[in-house]
Amino acid sequence: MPATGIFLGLSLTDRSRVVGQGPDVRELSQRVTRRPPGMAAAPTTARANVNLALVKYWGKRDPALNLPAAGSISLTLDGLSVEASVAFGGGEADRVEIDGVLAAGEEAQRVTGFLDLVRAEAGRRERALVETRSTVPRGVGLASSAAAFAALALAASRAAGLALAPPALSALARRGSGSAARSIFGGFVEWQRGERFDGRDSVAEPLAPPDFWDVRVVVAMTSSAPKAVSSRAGMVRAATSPLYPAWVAGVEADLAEARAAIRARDLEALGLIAEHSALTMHAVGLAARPPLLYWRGATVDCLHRVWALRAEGTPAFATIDAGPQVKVLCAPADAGRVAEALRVVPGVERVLTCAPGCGAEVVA
Ligand code: 2P0
Repeated sequence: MPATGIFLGLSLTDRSRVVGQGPDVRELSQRVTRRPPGMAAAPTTARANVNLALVKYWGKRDPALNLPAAGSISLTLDGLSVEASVAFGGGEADRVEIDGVLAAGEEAQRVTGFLDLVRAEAGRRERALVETRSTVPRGVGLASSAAAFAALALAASRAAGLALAPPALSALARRGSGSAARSIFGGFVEWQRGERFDGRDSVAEPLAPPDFWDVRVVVAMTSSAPKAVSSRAGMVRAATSPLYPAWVAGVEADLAEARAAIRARDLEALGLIAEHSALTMHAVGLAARPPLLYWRGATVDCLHRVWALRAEGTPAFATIDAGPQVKVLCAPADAGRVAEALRVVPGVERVLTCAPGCGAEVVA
């Protein structure tokens, strides 16, 4: 898939739509010096956090370009991150190490295909040495691919001598994994569906920085087994569901409600729309052919526990991604109570709590 112009076509200097960003993203816009071709380059290392979708991305209008059928809104989470180091030069082929293990097959191909986009954009041919290290606990069900491709987009583009502005970086990250488009930014983020066939307008943008609103996400892990159906395959299956058109048609209204709730720092409004978005997404799967259900028994029990907490007066709201874990949005003061309530649900293996996190940044 030719990439020329998709990333650089976006203005490198127009940051008028990027508001409230910290030094990490501001730094992304600075130009870097390109090394002479053939010279062994020092690795560039970047870090990005995972993000949690509050209005879900579930379905594509173009699978090759990872263009979503609808927009989505997320919160970037602190402390669950992936660091990627990239160096171009030397070698016959790309070498990809993920958490110390040499990647092979489809996994390696996905990274090489992504690096090809960066090479095409930078006009370079050298192979790359890539190392990624994840602080996301294994099996946590918090899509580490979002953090991985956001970190990789930043590290690889920098290592190749490109200085992409945040929107262009988001478009690049999207090509690796759709949700990675959002992990370029910190805090609350919206990823636009876009209208163009080339995807140039399907990029994420920050809605509010991490310190705009201090909330917590409590994650209840109900299984550490790898999921049977990937998100990618799940989205293909979702499109067979008779409920799919209604899901896509409803997202615009969900986005408007979520945006307004974030602006007003209204936890109940945001929580209710996040819960609705997640449950509708999973309802689509139930009606697909063949059916798709990511939940375990403990997933359902956690949902009931969250609803019981609410009935008892604790504002807590559940969301579930393409896996059996339950993520609960609540106020910082309630996070301890929510974590304790979920910890004792039979089948819950582990509970962790996250605050809003920052966007992708170069760390070395
Ligand atoms: C999301 N998920 O909005 C939704 C909700 C999972 C459930 O984005 O095929 O790994 O690489 O674009 O981004 C996970 O899907 O899929 C995801 P690809 P991705 O967070």
